[in-house]
Amino acid sequence: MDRGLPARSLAMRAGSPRSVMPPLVMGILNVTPDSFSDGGRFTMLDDAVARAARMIADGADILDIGGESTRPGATPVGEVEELSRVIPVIEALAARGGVPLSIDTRRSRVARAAMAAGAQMWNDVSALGGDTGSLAAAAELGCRVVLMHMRGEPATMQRDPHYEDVVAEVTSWLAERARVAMSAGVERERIWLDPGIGFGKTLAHNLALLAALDRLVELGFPVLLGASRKGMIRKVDRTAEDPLDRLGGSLAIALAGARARCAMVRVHDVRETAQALKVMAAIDSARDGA
Ligand code: HH2
Repeated sequence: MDRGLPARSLAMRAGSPRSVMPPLVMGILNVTPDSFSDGGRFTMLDDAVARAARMIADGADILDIGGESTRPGATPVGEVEELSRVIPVIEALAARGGVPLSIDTRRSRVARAAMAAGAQMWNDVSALGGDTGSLAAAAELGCRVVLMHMRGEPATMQRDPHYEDVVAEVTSWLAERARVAMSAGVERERIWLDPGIGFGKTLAHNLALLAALDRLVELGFPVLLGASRKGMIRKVDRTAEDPLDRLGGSLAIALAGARARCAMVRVHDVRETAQALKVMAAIDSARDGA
């Protein structure tokens, strides 16, 4: 069964003229007590549903629901706990309708339960390497799958990450994961790639990846970019200690993603991002005479 996204997103973003196709906006809904910027704010079902409704009204094309923080140094949660955080929220949001739902999990059992509850996309920061059942589950579920690059584990990934050529290594690693997923039965058109900004990378690594996003886009898979409020913004602007003070940097990165023809940006500030992307698309249209 094709658990596709709506028509706007089904068009293959990679290769589309950027003036016509701004990236989709994925709104982040963390139902965790410890996420780095919004932890503890949406752990009650009503708060999570209200936050989702707000993001949909603000222009989110899809919502990404996560029950485990993967911020640097985060401790993993148990599966039962993760399920109890995300499934009631997905059920409630699926019943209300509105936009497609994505589950942000490294566990195949959580992904399976999320699809049964009404999700359509599996966002996996471990690129289907989280458990031994992940590849088979992705093939069976027939959902869209985000394969993200991460070096190491969240608990330790920021301890002195090292690459010879970060762009080449991340790009070829993701191409290889896509190949592995396809050999396991995941259809090519269901695969999305994500460079994993902040996941086992220094500021220099993150900037190099952002400067060369087109290399990843050129692989021909839709690319998801997630850097909203991340620590790299503080490293560029030392005054932005508080994640809530990183909107300007988050918008700059979303626009860089749009310029490179990324297919989707994963953000906390949906309204501001959607507006920035619309204005940039309008400028591009004026330039291109579209
Ligand atoms: N970043 C985070 C979580 N999931 N998924 C993808 N595909 N790409 C990302 O860059 C990405 C992700 C971390 O951000 P956040 O969800 O805001 O925080 P936390 O992990 O603390 O919940």
